[in-house]
Amino acid sequence: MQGVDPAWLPDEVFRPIGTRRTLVRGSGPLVDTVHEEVTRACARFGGRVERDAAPGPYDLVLEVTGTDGSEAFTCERADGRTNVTATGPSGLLYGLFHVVRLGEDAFREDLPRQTHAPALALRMLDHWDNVAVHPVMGQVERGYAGGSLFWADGRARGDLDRVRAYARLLASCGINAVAVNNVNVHETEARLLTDRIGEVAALAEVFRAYGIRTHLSVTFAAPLVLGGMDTADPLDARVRAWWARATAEVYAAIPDFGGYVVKADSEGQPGPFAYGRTHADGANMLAEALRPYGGTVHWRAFVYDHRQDWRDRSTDRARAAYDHFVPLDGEFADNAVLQVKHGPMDFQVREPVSPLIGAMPGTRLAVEVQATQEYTGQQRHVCWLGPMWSEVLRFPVQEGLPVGELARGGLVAVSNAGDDPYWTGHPLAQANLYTFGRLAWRPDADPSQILDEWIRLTFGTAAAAGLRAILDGSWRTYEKYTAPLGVGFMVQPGHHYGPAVDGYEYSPWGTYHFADRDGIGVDRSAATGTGFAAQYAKPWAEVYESPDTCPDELLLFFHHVPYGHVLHSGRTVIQHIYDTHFEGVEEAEEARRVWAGLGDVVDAERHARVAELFEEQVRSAREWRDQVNSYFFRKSGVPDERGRRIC
Ligand code: GCW
Repeated sequence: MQGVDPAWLPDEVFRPIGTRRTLVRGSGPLVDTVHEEVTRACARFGGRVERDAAPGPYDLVLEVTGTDGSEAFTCERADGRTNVTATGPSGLLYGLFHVVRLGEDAFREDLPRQTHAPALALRMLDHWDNVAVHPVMGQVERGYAGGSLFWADGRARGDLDRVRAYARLLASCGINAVAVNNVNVHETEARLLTDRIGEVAALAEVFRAYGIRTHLSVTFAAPLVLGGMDTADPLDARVRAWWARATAEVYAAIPDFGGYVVKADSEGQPGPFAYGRTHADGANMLAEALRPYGGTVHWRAFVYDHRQDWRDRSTDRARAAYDHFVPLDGEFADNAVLQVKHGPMDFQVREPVSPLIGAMPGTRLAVEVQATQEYTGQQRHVCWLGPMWSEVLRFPVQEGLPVGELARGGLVAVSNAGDDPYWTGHPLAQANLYTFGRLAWRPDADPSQILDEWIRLTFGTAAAAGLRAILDGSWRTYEKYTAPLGVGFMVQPGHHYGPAVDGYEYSPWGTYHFADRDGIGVDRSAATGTGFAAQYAKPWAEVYESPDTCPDELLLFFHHVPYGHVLHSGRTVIQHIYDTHFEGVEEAEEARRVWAGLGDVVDAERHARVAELFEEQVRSAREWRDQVNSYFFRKSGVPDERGRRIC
């Protein structure tokens, strides 16, 4: 598409296929998509493609043998050609993109026979897109990539070419589900469920061609706000009948509709509490409506008191999801998925894994991460989240089982894409979208290999070393110059960009650091604190309980310690704060310098865009450094051991 960045699918990556002879065998819309992809590549590079012809002298045979829902494919080399076979059409699509990723290697005689299948059946992006521009949150809540890809001027975009290009990008990294509107469902968006379902159906049609099912965020109060009823009580037969009818109409419009996403009793959204019902009652009502059609309800576990008294030290937001949901284990329908944020707070740069994950063996659970960089630089800073997500997914939170295995309901990311020409605002933030898809396919994959893959596809080889240097450590760099040792927040209230150490300290949101002249951190131990640490299974409950065993990077999440407390690293907390903030800025400056040196190997426009963003990143990193260091110097009165300038 003209004017749109091809991201990790530039024409060039199709050359190895486009110069060869390919046979595509099988029928159905996804096979058509595969055929179109190869046809386009051949038109550009001079190769040939046949559809369903008899076996002949082909270099590549892409064949689907059945119509099942399997997403697996096998790739092998035999008799001088490469064969990709799948029993289901989506498997063939993923097989094609596998060959694209391999490039020339796909045609080597020593290509090993391999079968690939996704570890997680649901690999989903949630868009926090509003249909009507919201007076505070804009078109895309926490969006840093321009407007919405789906909605503009109060309705679905008429021209869906861009959505088609997006669907293609998503499929190529393995994503198979999308929720097209914000979980905060405002008045206009509520109607997507009923009289405006046609707009959702138009999007679903585009996504379908790339094996992606469409989901919708709905408001729990729909029977009130759309149905004119006087209650939304999930146990009321009339309410249930309303949802059954509404859902039947959704499926009439979108036969392969994925299901509903619900944020209930969370940050002001309506929910079952108003009727004295439980979250299982609420979720099961929707599950029942969706069941006849094979749909799923994604019920979010982000339920906490956002109007707490900051002077009340016994209330701990980190505890909330576990306290609310664990007692309901076993009560959720099997087509209800509890969608849990990966950490107990809210997408901070460093959090422990949520203790809820693995604590509900009788409940299907999906894990939610945030690709949109609300708290990680808002796509003005380079912050590749691959290592963070990988740490989360590999973390053995429950009886040695990693999060990636416990997330039986799937992996979900809040999307970072918008109508920005580079899709993600910061061109390098595309790496997060790509990495998410690949990790959802294989949660135990090595993120640095995924990064290399993204760099090679997107930029070729000339810029690879520089890009790797810039991206690989960028999450840790960001962590260094922002909130220290897992304590979180310290951001400007509302928009969450830039430093404000006490920005949320005297607020009702439950996000505090409790710094005083003697020390800092939140005591979440069972012995003397909020007891949050005891929500973990063994060994983590013990590990987190004591500052002696708690990992440094999470110390202030779990403990309130004096500034002179000595970390496992050998440094005091206060010296750690000073050192990391100086280091973080130096690393950001170094990344800027490396990028400047890539001017000859990256196209001029992209180079200029990133160079400009690096100016902002370095400015902002210095601001963080200076405010955080000064704040703690003034609180503690402890000078920097190395005598650097702190005011
Ligand atoms: O992180 C917070 C965001 C809200 C968001 C909420 C949520 C969609 O600041 O903007 O609302 O999380 O996850 O529901």
